[in-house]
Amino acid sequence: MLAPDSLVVHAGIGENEYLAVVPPIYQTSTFAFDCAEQGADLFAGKRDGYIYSRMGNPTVRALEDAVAALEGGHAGLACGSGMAAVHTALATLLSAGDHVICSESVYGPTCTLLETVLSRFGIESTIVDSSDLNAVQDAFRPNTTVVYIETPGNPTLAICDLEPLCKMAHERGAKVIVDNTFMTPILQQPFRWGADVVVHSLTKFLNGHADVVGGMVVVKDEDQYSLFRKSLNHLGGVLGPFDSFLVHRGIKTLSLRMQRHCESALKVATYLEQHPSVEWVRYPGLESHPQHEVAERQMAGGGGVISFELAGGIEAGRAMMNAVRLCGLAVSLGGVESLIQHPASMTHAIMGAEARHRAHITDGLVRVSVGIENPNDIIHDLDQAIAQSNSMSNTANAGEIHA
Ligand code: LCS
Repeated sequence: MLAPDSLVVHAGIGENEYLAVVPPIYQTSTFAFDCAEQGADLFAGKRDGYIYSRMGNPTVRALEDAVAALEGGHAGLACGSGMAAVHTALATLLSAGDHVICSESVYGPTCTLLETVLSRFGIESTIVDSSDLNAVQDAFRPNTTVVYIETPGNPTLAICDLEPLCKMAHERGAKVIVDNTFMTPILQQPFRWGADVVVHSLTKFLNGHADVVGGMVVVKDEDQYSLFRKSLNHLGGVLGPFDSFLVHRGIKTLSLRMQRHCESALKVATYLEQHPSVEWVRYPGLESHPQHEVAERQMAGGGGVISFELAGGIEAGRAMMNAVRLCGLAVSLGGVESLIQHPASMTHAIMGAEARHRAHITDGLVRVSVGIENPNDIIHDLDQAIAQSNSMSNTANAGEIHA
């Protein structure tokens, strides 16, 4: 069994005809049959092989094998986006009349998928603070079949203690889906703590280069795989061969990148925590994080994402975001470049003010995805941006006094 930093280099790299070190890209929609009988056998599942790229493709399969191996799972199913992976996981496990418990701090569209799309198909959901296991326990109903957890949650970085959570769900006959996007298997392996299904937005750290939108579902056994594969074949939201190739290439440096993201994010979070203009900072690697102890046990690092709020709230945050030079003002996260964004008006705007309030996503919360640039340059950029925000608010205050 290879160590994770070796596995990222070698996982999913099978053999090929010319012994190419990098597997070829099978940029094809369909595969010819030797004869009609062989085609019929492939469709009947009597022999292995490729038929049509929505149902499977060798380049996509290589990526699926790589992510499944890294997660310690049985098999992966590559999807056209992280949301396609979330949808595939939920639509495969749920039926009309079922109830889902979902973490309150999740990527905004995940929450709205449950509350505005799946609700139309007779699926009920309860949104809870999954860092509070008593709250999760109280949310169970006789028809609860799925518990959906994002940990650390986007964007509050609330952490759920997965082992007791999974035990609680299994005792009640429910399955646990964990969105492992923020951690990647390098920092957290949900199957180790009892999760049943892992989902990812490949768009983020796994690809790491901000040039692909993709997702992945990882399952634990062959029965689940066959169920999910049939479901994805019908739902149809698969990833293409070229995007799969790019993500697979990105994964080779995943271990190095995650190490750097964690080291730099801790430095940036520590800088922010001591800054007099910063009201609060949330980062799993800081001792001040409310679930720091769970993070130490369950995660091999704090990850690359930090949330914080300036003392001047939303106005100060906006002024700061408009003043950054190195950090990009953009949504998404997990790429090599640092990005900054405002969840209440951007990634989590779709949830509405009430749901954001429930999830502790304050209007002044600013989220930074710490890239792999020199951490001093990132800190310097945030420092000058906060200084500009302060000087703008001083000018405004002075204006008020003289007015
Ligand atoms: N899960 C998590 C934890 C995410 O952060 C996202 C996207 C998704 C799933 C969906 O993945 P996608 O379909 O975009 O590949 N998060 C985003 C964010 O925070 N900013 O922009 C996208």
